[in-house]
Parts: sequence; C-alpha cells; structure tokens
Amino acid sequence: MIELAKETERVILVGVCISDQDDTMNSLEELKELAETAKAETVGRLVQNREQIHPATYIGKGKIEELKDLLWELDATGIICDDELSPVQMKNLQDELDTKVMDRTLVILDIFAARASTSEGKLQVELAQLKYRQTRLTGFGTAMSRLGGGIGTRGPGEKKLEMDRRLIKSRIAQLNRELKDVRRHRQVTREQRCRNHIPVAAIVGYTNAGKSTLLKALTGADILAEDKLFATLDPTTRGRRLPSGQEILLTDTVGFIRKLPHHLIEAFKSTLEEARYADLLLHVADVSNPHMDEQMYTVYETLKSLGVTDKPVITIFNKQDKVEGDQESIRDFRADYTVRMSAKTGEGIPELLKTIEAVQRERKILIEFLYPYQDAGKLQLIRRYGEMLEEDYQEDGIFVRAYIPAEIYENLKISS
Ligand SMILES: Nc1nc2c(ncn2[C@@H]2O[C@H](COP(=O)(O)OP(=O)(O)OP(=O)(O)O)[C@@H](O)[C@H]2O)c(=O)[nH]1
Ligand SMILES: [Mg+2]
Repeated sequence: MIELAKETERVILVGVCISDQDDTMNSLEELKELAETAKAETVGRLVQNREQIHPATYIGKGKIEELKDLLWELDATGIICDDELSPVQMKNLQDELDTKVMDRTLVILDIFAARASTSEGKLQVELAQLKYRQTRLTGFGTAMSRLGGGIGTRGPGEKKLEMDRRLIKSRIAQLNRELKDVRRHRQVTREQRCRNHIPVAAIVGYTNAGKSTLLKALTGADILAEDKLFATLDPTTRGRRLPSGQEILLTDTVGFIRKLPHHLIEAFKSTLEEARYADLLLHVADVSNPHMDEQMYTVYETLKSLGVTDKPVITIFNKQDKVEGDQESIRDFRADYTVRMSAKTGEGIPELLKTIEAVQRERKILIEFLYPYQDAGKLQLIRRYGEMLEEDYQEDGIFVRAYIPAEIYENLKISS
C-alpha cells in the first residue's frame, strides 16, 4: 500500500521557560494560533524550565527522550520550537528525533508566504525565506520530503526553495536589486506626499488588533479585515477629511508579534518603515485580549527597533463592544492621547477624529494675517492644508486667523 500524504501536520509545541512561566505559556498559546493559521494541528505541548536555551539542542537531553515518547504516543508529524533555532540546534534535533523540526520563525514565514499578494510583498517574503534557508539547508532533507508539503514549503518562490546554496546566493542578490527599485519607488511616493503637505497617520499595532477594520471604518476602504494573524501584509493608504476640512492620509500596516523574525524585519523594512515617515501613529490595541499589555509593550519595542521613537502616538483601545465593566486600569502611559472605541460599531470615531485634529494642531502654527486682496489666492492654500478659523473681508484686506502646517508658513507670508 502506498501511504497517503498526510493532509494536516500534527505538531507538538516545544518551549523553554527561562524566567516567567506565564509569559512562556502565553507565547506558546500564540504559537498554537500561528500553527493553526499555517494549517497545522497542535496535538501536544512540552515546556522545559532551564536557565538558558541549550546551545546544541534547544532543550536538554532528558527532555529530548520525553519528546521522543510523546511524538510516538501522539502520532505527531513534527515539532515547533517557540524560538528561532540555530542551524546546529535544528540539525541536532532532527537527528535525535527523526521528525520534522520547525521553529516559530519558519511558521511566521510560512504564513507571510501564503498571504503575500503584491509583487513587493512576494519579493520581501521570498528574500526572508531564502535568508532563513541559506544556513539551514541540511535540516530539511528526508523528513521534509516524506511529508511532501506543509509548513516551510509554501511561498512565492516555492520551487526555488529547493535550490542549492550557490543559487540561493545569486537569487538573494537579484531579489535585493529588485527590492531596491521598489524602495526607490516608495521613497518617491513619500516625497510627493511630503511636498503636498498632506499629513500621514500610520496605523500600527499587534496583529489582529483591528487595524484594517479601523482603516475601513474611517475611509470606507475596501480591504481585508479578518480574524486571522497577519491578514494584512501590504500597506494600504487612503485619504479622509477631518471635521475641520483638512485632509489626512491613513496607512494600514503589517501587524507586529512577539519574536518577529529578524529576517522578516530586514526584508519588510520598507513596508514597516511606513511608520517612520508618518507624522503621527495610531496605535491600535485590542482591549478584549487578556494579554493587551504585553502586546502593547511588543509594539513599542518593535517601533524602537525600527527607529520610530519621536512621533506623537494616539493609542486606540479598540473592541470596546466586546468588553464590559470597569476599565479604569486600562492605560497607556507611553501614548500622548488615548481613545476608547470600537472600529466595528463605529462608536468613538468622532472622538478619535477630534484627537487626531488636536495632535495636528500641535504641529501647526497659528497665523493672524491681514492679506491684501491681491493675495486672496493664499486663502485657497490655507483652506486646503490648514484649518481656517476666521476670515473677515475688510476694507483694506482679508483678515485671516488659521492654523497652518509649519512647512507652508513661508508660502503664506504676506508678500510686500
Ligand atoms: N468585536 C469587535 N471586533 C473587531 C473590532 N475591530 C476589529 N475586530 C475584529 O478583529 C479581527 C481582526 O481585525 P483586523 O482589522 O483584520 O485586524 P488587523 O489589526 O488588521 O490584523 P492583521 O492585519 O492580521 O495584523 C476581525 O475579525 C475584526 O472583525 C471591534 O471594534 N470589535
Ligand atoms: Mg490588517
């Protein structure tokens, strides 16, 4: 009889607890969700308390024996370790266990690979996958082909993942060249926006917090919002007018997660960097998630690693419709403002818009000018990019009181 290829992978999650037990369990819980998203079924868990991760085998000798038994008992097809394994750890575990050995990074890469839809997204994912693969070629030999698919085999460059080291190197170089072009293009778009003085707000936050739903609610953008990890990979930008009449651009971005793989950050830099060129950050947090505080911490840490530190932040405590009762304890001291809302029901949107306006105003200059009538064209500019508070047509000119972006101050001075 020919054994049929197993459709679903049955995996055991393996974690090492160095300090905080709760934290390790939360991380494993999230790994389970990641595995599920990558279409694998979690059939067991194994956690070892250690002072440090074993440099050669991730977990210690005794635990490996335990894991062997567990693999057999649960009829598992592989394991997923909750940290990125070094090539040596991966190889040793594979030799010891004779099963498919995966890690958190591989799973996240796999999810990204399945999600990538634009050419930029695909290039970035392939680059990250190949870089990860480059040093781990030996690890995927027999166990992988035995399964004939599953986590780690998906991606835009599916066939190319089987390439040898030399070819991988040249493909990486080629991908880097192509991505350079894409980045240049993105840069030009950003510069154009900058020249137009339209402020940009980047929507950032933990994966599944509701970023895309927020963009949808604010702009009516037809984008994918799903109860899935990493539903969004490619940034989408849409415009929206604030109550004052000023236009603002909102950019939805890829979500963050703890232990976001280094190669992904590198490869997705231009996408992730959208936040770096924004004038303001809308940080979406999911109040219905019991681990919201850790998630917010991860978001700030990731932003820091991307060099985004000096932007005004509005933290949005989203999904209010899902929670009840006293929420006094919900705070974010790192944010400049906080807003409670529900992107799904629309509750709280007016307050959010008001808050965005308040932040914008802080970045603006208040002018009080009496323009001669031949300068009337400048009012156009003010209405478009600023916020007109008062315009009074007097005998000797037009009196204007308005908030304007600092960048256009020079253009609005009275010519004399
Ligand atoms: N009840 C409730 N659900 C919400 C709210 N906002 C978003 N959701 C749901 O949360 C899930 C995730 O929403 P998305 O908007 O896709 O989240 P995201 O932050 O863009 O996620 P990624 O792109 O995967 O990082 C979806 O099922 C939404 O319907 C809300 O205010 N209330
Ligand atoms: Mg999204």
